[in-house]
Amino acid sequence: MTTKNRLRIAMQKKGRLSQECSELLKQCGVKIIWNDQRLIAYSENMPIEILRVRDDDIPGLVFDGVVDLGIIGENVLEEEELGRLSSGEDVNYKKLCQLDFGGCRLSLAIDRDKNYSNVKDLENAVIATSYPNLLKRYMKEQGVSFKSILLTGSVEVAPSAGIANAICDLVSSGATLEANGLKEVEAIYHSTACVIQRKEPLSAEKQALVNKLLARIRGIQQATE
Ligand code: PRT
Ligand code: ZN
Repeated sequence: MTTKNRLRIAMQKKGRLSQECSELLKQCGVKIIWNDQRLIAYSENMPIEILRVRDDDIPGLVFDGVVDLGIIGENVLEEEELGRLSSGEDVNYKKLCQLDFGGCRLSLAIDRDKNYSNVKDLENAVIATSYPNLLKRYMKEQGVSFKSILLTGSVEVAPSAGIANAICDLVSSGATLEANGLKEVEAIYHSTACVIQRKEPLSAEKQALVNKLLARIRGIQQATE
């Protein structure tokens, strides 16, 4: 089987989505020979190869047609899409299905002791975030001016460090906000992991394999509902 004929799937190498992605593939009957040192892992029973990368790279790999499928958090997907659109680039992909893992929300949070009634209270605030495009879209919809500071990590310490008045970060249990003396004031985006496919048509064989995987994923998700 040549590389060209194998369905290429991108998933997160190391992080919150990796284990559940490999579990999902296993449940779909895809047997993979994992090797931590390698970027690409191969299936031993299906014409599939897995590209293991940072989650931030997955949307672009699908948009650019480098891989056929990607498993990615909608937050990262939509942030990348908005970024490309704002720089005048085309964005092409199909969302095949949402998954029942990776659930989180992107929220605005402020110092726990500050008063807050609504988002207008953040007029002219400095907001630290790793998601400037999703934040910008939300604040535009709300008609609130603000300044964003891009931080790719440790966003939750920005207010106590005096860098920002508020943050816009992912939340699941809320424990991280709590531990940093912050309170969640608005959830601006809800996300789960999802499967996306590149827009250009696949060969009939590859598309048939995608359809088979998708049917299995749907079956697995219904069984766990
Ligand atoms: O190295 P790489 O770039 O691949 O990984 P990463 O560090 O960028 O991402 P990772 O592994 O942290 O998260 C991958 C994806 O998991 C995210 O893009 C989301 O789609 C999803 N996800 C679900 C989360 C969370 N829940 C989550 N809670 N991603 C991050 N968090 C972080 C959040 O940023 C904050 O620091 O967890 C903290 C908050 O958690 P709670 O439970 O304390 O509220
Ligand atoms: Zn990342």
